[in-house]
Amino acid sequence: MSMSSTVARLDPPFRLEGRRVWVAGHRGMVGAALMRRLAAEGCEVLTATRDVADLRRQDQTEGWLAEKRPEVIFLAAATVGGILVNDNRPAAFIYDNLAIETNVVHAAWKTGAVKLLFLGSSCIYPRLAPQPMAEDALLTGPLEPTNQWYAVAKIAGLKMCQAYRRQYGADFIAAMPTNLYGPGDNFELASSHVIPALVAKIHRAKADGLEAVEIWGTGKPRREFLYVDDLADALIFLVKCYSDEAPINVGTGTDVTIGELARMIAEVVGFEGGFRFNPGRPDGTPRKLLEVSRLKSLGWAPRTGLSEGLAKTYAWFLDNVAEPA
Ligand code: GFB
Repeated sequence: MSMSSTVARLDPPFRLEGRRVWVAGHRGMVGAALMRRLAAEGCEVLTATRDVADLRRQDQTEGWLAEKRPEVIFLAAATVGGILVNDNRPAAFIYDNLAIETNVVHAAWKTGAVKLLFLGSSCIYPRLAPQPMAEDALLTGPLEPTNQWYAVAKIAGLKMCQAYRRQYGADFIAAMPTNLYGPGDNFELASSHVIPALVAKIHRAKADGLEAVEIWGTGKPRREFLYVDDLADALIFLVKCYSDEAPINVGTGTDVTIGELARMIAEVVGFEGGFRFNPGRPDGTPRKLLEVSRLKSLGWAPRTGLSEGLAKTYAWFLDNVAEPA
């Protein structure tokens, strides 16, 4: 796959207005942000809870899609989590994600969906890919071992979209978001990503008057973070403006170290203690920063800076997750 850093914008844009749109995974952090953002698009939004259609089951997925026949699909249903749960539950991460993707993409084609957006992840790129990571770094080297199961499933998902486009002319696209955070995130320490984990840990440390908070690993890995409502905006933009078999990166173009992130969260929470780094826990990929010139060339940019996004996330945590003081 050869790729330039600019990309043709769909003209005229694909219209969402008046369409039947399915958000698969509407209860997840990304799906819920898509639901908020789609409210302004004048479309009919469909959802299916797991008891109605478990997307890991082919018969249930095909049955539901044959009945509802959405025209547009945002495939945001996935089994996701942070570095520890990826490492501890490899079978769930590869099986659930492969099953969801193959069932939904195939049934979407069979039932005549005119547009599908598949969500991948920046961990599809090789562990030591040149930084920032461009779309054509895909499959050029070995994956990060802690999340290889999830990464392989996500690579298969984007390849499904390419294959159905090549063989059947289906307008299925794949977006690769960087690390996400925001309202609706999972704050359980055993399965969460770093931002909700540090928000929960630093909040608790402040409440308990602790002197220090444990940070997994060395604090030196670098990560790029995108606020989930900015992601939802980008995904709707891409459905309207993008139609290509190459995946497209969605990120901010800037990154911070985990140590810097911890200090920023401490500032938002008002914690004045210190940090204790625990190198007994894995660092994971040393750096994950996406190259976003293709998305930028289409005319999209994020709005929410990291400090602002962290403040909004902490406010959501206080309202929805934290126990009253
Ligand atoms: O967010 P995180 O779990 O995901 O961890 P990855 C990012 C970094 O934060 C790692 C460190 O270097 C962690 O060691 N960290 C420090 C912590 N303290 C904590 C903590 O208390 N909890 C957590 N979770 N991390 C995941 C992948 O990788 O990112 C997934 O495993 C997916 O497949 C996702 O791609 C976006 O960025 O390392």
